[in-house]
Amino acid sequence: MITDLNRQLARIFREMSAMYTYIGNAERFRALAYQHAAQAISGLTQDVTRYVESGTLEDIPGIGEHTADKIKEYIHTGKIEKYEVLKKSVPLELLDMIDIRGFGPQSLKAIHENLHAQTQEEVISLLVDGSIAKLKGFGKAKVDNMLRGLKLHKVVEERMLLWDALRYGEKVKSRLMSIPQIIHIELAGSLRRKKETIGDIDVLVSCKLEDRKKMLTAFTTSTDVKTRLASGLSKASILLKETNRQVDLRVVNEEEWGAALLYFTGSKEHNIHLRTIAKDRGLKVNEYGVFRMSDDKRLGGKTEQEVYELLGFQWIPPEMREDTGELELSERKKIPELIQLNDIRGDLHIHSNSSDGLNSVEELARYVLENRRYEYIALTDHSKSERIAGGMDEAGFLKQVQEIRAVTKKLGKDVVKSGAEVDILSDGSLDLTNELLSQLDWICASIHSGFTKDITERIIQACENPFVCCIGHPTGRLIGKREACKVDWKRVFKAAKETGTALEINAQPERMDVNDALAHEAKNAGVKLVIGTDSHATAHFDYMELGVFIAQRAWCTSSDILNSGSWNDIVQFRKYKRKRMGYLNNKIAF
Ligand code: DGT
Ligand code: CA
Ligand code: CA
Ligand code: ZN
Repeated sequence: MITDLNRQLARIFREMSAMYTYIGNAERFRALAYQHAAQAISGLTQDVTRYVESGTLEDIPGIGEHTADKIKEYIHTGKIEKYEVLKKSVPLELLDMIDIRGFGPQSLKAIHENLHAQTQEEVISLLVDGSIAKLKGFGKAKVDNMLRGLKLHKVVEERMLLWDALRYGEKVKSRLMSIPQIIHIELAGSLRRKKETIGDIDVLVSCKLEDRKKMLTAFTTSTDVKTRLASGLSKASILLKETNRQVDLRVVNEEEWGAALLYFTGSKEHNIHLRTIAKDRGLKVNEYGVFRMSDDKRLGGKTEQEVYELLGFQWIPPEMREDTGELELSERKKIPELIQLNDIRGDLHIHSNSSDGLNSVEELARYVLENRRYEYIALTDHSKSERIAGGMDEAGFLKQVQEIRAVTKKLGKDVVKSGAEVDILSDGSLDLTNELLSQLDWICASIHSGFTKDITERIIQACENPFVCCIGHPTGRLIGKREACKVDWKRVFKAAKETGTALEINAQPERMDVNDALAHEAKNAGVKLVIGTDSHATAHFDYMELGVFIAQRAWCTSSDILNSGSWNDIVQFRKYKRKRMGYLNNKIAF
């Protein structure tokens, strides 16, 4: 749970970090300290005031004496003096661009100082009209890179990440629940289908005809509404204050609920296809119900189940409604039993403070034992090439294995497994020796640099290593920031299947990697998938839900997802691969 205060503080610290980065090298330690503090706060599972009250603020990994003082200052006075001062000395609005590819602090500084740009719009027009290309250090490749960065960024400017939209959606929903006239509420549209990005939030409610006016007034005049865009008696649209994002609310009568929910859930393509099939059967379906065409008699529409059944179909989970063959399956009553969050028995991608995570081994173990029903988690800290992320060498990993053993003994519970997220280097070799890899429980191999170089070959080479269990975030994309690598997926799937290597569904909100379409192809190619949260703090364990949504949109059942199995299943998976690749046990010479 991330509270409002935590979110505000994390945002301020992120901005302070960006401002110090902008100021330059002399302030790089401050920039880093505020970045860690921002991460620490967004990783908290309780409101930060709880730590202040109990005097344990500085015990939070990532919070130091100075950042702790700033937190207290904000709680007591509602602002941070240093932040206000900094804001006056740097063009804060420009700093919003720091995360866009090609717009690092040095570039922004040069643009600000030489061309006096103050706003994002000014920077963009200076880029487009060629003024920036004339600056020293801004060659053609650099400017092209900036233009591509802007194009990528457009996606997140115009659409929301699913993770953010889910939170806004839940807020809107819970507020609507307090309006007494409403009978049913459901989030609809792409949010209900769990698409990876969301254009606007659609909400459907049912209420009595005579209550509509009161209900709609309550909705459009609520405190979190910034602007009312439109309102009638059956719908209203508003912009949310917090995010400037649109919410479309539709109101229907209770007996129309199912037909309307189906209609407003979409996708449009699914609906159109469904209507065409219905027509062939002499039936008409719209947002009000199902009707017989010959005499317009209404046959039903109170529940989605009823609508689908009247048309000759099995109910279809919203995540599958993209018109990619689900109607054909449903007609044959062959809709799979999709994997559910409850099926997940462990998380195999976790970072501890041995590399760039926030929590110690013991903290992670205690957190899981107290808060999750997991049977296992695997620590997959970075390997030595990832210097900025605190990557470890072989000796570091061996030390961590000892630490895990000690924690297991102390807590009397064997929940933390050893592992590594080992870098796939630019020549396709791995960043850690086989001798070490063979001693760890779970190996995830990932590409973190050299994204343009022979990705297909490098992934295949990693699959061929007997100790690699899984390829992490296989496409490397970051939504809005970095494109997916160009990879010959057919060859990768073949190698993964033949070697017994899994592919990861990385559940970080910006990654969602592999995505739904690729996960679906991988599943069809017989490749096992693993959902990993890539957690760097305990709050990130919640991302598992996102990974499950991707798997559902890929039509996966629990048998497609390795970590819906027990730890013994994972061990068997690992054994199978080692055997296949010619290693029968760990007792081999290297
Ligand atoms: P988004 O907002 O771009 O992420 O995508 P959606 O799918 O939420 O699209 P949106 O908000 O325009 O409309 C919500 C749902 O309403 C959509 O999924 C299906 C339904 N819908 C909207 N326009 C049409 C239409 O012209 N025909 C049909 N059959 N359904 C529509
Ligand atoms: Ca929508
Ligand atoms: Ca809409
Ligand atoms: Zn990674």
